[in-house]
Amino acid sequence: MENLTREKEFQAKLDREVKIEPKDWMPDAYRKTLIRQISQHAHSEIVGMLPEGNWITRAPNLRRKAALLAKVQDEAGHGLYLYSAAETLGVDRIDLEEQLLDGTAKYSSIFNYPTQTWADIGAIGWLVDGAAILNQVPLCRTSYGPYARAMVRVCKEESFHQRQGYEIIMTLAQGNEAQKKLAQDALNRWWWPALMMFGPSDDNSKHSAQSMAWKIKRFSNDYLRQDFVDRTVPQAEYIGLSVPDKDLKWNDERGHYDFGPINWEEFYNVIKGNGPCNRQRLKTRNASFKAGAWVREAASAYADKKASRKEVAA
Ligand code: BYC
Repeated sequence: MENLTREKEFQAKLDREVKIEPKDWMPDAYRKTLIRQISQHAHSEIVGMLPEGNWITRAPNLRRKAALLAKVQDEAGHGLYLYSAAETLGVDRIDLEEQLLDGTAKYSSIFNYPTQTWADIGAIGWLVDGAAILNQVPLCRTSYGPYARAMVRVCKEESFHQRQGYEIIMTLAQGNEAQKKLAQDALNRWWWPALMMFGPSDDNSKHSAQSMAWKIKRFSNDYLRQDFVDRTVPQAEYIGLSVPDKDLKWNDERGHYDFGPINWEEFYNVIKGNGPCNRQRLKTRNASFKAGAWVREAASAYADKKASRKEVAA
């Protein structure tokens, strides 16, 4: 009975758009959902560094290298804010990291595709960060305070990432025939995986209804996917590239683009661990975690030393 009253009060608070803070009462399932979503999001930022990191040494000039380096460092920062936000819910980041390293935690499907050419770096910025912004701007209004606040800075940085990606693609698309082909091939490779980033269709999204009622999610997966298509198709047209979808057509009645069917079999295959790069990504993350052990040990030894000095002084 007491729980029922608390749940009613909790929902009333959400309905008044009051943010939930770490020490406030919340239903266990709300806490669990947030830990799941925020940690998957953090893992995505961390694994997302790998496909782009692959091109830092091969960026075509110093300006491109500096921008890419800064972008990849931003992703690391996003991962850290998000792990911190998850920790306010009573979990330890080392446990979350272990779930990523042993392959039991999910991270965004998109990062299991390879970056084959420099144009893929442009396509990731343009399409992947573009999709990320649409999904994440509404998260600045998510009901859990620490997550919402972390997303404000993340979105500002993602917006810069999207522009630098579009500028790379635009430069290639305005270049010679070989460069145009690189840009078109990258769009062909990344278009469909970018649409899959928004998650399963609304009919198959098991968490959406509850997450929308709790105001964790503000818009459905299909709504955001449609918004992405509507905004991105004119951007492709503007630089003379064609979207690889023969069913793509403006629908006057709906006021939206109609687009072709998504290959959901491919999506589920990738999130089950069988995408083109899943194994490689986990292997690289594990190797890097192992190589960084001395840094973690040194940092905690330093923290212990500082704490014991404080104790002696007291
Ligand atoms: N990939 O019921 P649903 C970034 C899972 S970072 C893998 O619709 P939900 C960036 C889903 O987790 C991009 N798995 O779930 C970084 C669930 O599995 P579990 C990441 C996916 O949570 C660096 C199951 O499918 N962004 O953009 O209501 C550089 C059923 O789905 C995917 C975020 O994490 C996927 N694409 O909605 C550049 C944003 N989609 O947990 C860019 C925050 C679904 O039941 N997250 N699944 O085992 C969200 O907004 C939501 O979690 C999602 C999914 C829209 C992604």
